[in-house]
Amino acid sequence: MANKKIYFAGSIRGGRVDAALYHRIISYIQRTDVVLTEHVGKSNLNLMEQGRERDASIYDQDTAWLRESDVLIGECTCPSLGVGYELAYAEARGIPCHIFYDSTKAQLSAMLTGNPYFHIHPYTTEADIYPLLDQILNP
Ligand code: 6K6
Repeated sequence: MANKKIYFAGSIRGGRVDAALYHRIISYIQRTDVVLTEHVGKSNLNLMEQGRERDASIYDQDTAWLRESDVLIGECTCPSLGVGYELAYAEARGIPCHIFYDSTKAQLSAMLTGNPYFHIHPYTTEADIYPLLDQILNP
């Protein structure tokens, strides 16, 4: 299927140490497909809590994008409560989920590695990610 809608999930308030990596992955996916969550790779995001009302609009928009997505791709090296929530939300709706993490830097939660629903892709160098993305986007 060409032009899949991809929900890219990456840490925001959980920490922005991998923001540049998110940006590169998003740009790669955008060569062939649509990324609904391009903002996750932007620099200079406002990380502060914005109050229940503003955060409710973020939640409403992100869950709507999740429901319309064809695939979730998560970069989970930097732990994030929001990404964990998104993975469970996508699983509950039958959306395929691919989880990437740098196994030289992080140990993934057993709640993810222990769940056979998730496609888990440990990598040791960033270059490993892109051929796997090709397989996911063009099976
Ligand atoms: C505005 C512009 C950029 O960021 C903002 C405000 N915050 C968020 N906007 C959109 N999605 C968000 C925002 N904060 C969290 N998320 C969603 O949760 C993203 O889809 C990420 O995948 C995930 C990150 O969760 P935390 O717990 O690390 O913040």
